[in-house]
This record gives sequence, structure tokens and C-alpha cells, in this order.
Amino acid sequence: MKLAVVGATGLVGSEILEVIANHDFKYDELLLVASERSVGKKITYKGKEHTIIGLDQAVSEKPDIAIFSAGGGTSLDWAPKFAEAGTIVIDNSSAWRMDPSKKLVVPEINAKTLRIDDRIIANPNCSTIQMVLALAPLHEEYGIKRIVVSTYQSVTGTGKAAVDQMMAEREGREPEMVYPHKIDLNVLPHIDVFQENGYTKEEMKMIKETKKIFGNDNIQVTATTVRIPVMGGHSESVNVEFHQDFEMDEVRDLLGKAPGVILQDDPQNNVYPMPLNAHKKDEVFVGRLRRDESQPNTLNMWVVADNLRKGAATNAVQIAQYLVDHSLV
Ligand code: 2RA
Repeated sequence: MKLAVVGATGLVGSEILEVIANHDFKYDELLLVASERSVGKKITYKGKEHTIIGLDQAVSEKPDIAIFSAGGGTSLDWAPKFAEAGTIVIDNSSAWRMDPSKKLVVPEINAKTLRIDDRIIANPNCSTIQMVLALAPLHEEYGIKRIVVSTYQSVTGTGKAAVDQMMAEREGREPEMVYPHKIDLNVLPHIDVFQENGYTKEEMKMIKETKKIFGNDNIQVTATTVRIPVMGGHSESVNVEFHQDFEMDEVRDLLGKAPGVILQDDPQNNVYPMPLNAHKKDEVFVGRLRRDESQPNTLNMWVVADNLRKGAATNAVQIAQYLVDHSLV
């Protein structure tokens, strides 16, 4: 097993390396790949020194799996070249997610759709992954009719430069502006670029990706995505209407045993999911479960996950592990 991590020096790339080590993902050779300006740099990982290589060299090394986290442009240009060389690409960018010929995979939900000829596999957007993972066991039982979601997203979702902007503001230094406004002590109802319909690209990702992952275009989704000055993970207020009615005890039971989900729902004792606690965890945390008393068959829930973990690195490494375990590589 020759494994390449493309974009190894970025926030998600470093998280991928951490998850590979934590999950004890087995490989014989590891290629750390980054843009030209990082080529030649040395990184010590698991006690071994690695030299960063460029994309050209990485393709010629014909890795078995390449986990990409290098932005949409790089993925569009390079994923097909790796695929042609026989590599399976697991891509964290938005480049291939809505391509009908590519699978959009959250392993607990739809890894079983993967086949030997899937050469480019898309990792969904972070805010989508945590929401659909929390909803999947309920969807199976009651059938989702409509989702209304509002997000509270960590600055780590934008990348290192955004973390630097927030910390500079917090520490009274001159910030390099990544966002159009200050982020510390502020809330920006604006993630990614605005589209003609008034929604942001992040909001449209949540809408379109949810339908694709559940394989159901009839699921109605509306989203408001918001950036807040925190770092540990994304939080989401999810209002979900089902086709069938539910019992709260059964909802708790289903979520309590869902793979990858941890129920934290004891409000009387101030127990509910928070990004501070989700930080560096692989699971999706769910709490504040309550019936929406304003209309039938509708539930309110609060969903939190580390966006760099299950929202990116963990999901990608789980896909790689699935491919290995099912002899798809
Ligand atoms: C964000 N969803 O948080 C993005 C990262 N993929 O901005």
C-alpha cells in the first residue's frame, strides 16, 4: 500500500496525518505531497523524516490511494492524472462532489455503493457530513421530508489564514483580513460566495449534497450558514420534519446506537454538545433533542463535530480504510 497525502502541509492535511496515525491506517510507503513552494521541505512524522514532493513526482510514483486536500483547482487538474495512473483519489474539495459519475461518500451511510472502478471519490462538505450522519438513522426509520438548518461554523473551516486573522484581532495585532469583516466578537452570516439566488455556496452545498448522499431528490433542505469566532468545530441547529411520526424515546435509542454518533443530551445537568468538547474527536455529537411543538412529525436537534475531523480528515481516512477492508484497492 502506497499512500499519498496531497496538500500535506495544510490544516486538513496535518489532520489527515494525525488521523492516519490515530486509526493505525496501515501503509507501506507514505508520500507527502504539496505545492511547489513546499517541495523539498522535511516533515518528521511517526519518527521518520519525509521530504515533501511535488504533484508530478507523486503521479509518477503511482500511489494506490491519494487523499487530496489541496483545493478545487488542484483537484480538477490533478485527480484525473492520478486516476489515470491507477491511483484511487479521495478528494476533500468541492470539485467532484456534484459530478453524477462520482460517489459522494459518508462511509456509515453509503460506502456500500463503492465499486472497484470508482477512481475519484468525493468527500462531502464538512457541514453536510455532520448533519447527514446525525440524521441517517432517523431518516431510515421515519423518512425525512424537510430540513431547516442553521450553522455556527468554526474559522478552521476557512483555513489557517482565517485562524490567524481571528487570533490577531483577539491579541490586538494588525490582522491580515481573510473575511470581509472582523471575525472576533462577531458573527458573519456569510460562508463562501453569494449565488444569484441569494444563498451562499456553502448553503447550496448543504442542500445539494444532502440529497445526493441520501439518494433522494425529494428531501427538501433550506440552510443558513454562519461563521462564528470559535475553533473546535461546527455546530448546527437542525429542524427536521419526517413523513412518519416518532417517539422521543425511540429517537434517543436510534441515535444512541448509531455508528459514529454520540448522544449528549442531558440538559438538566447542562450536558449538550459544544465545539470545545468536540475538538480533536472523530464522532458527531447530538443533543438538545426535542419535539417541534409547532407542527407534526418534526424534531429539533443540535449537532456538533470537529469539522477538520469527521468533516474532513476522519471521513476521508474511513473511506480509505473501507476500500482496503473490502479489497477495492
Ligand atoms: C467552511 N465548509 O467551513 C467549509 C470548509 N469546507 O468554510
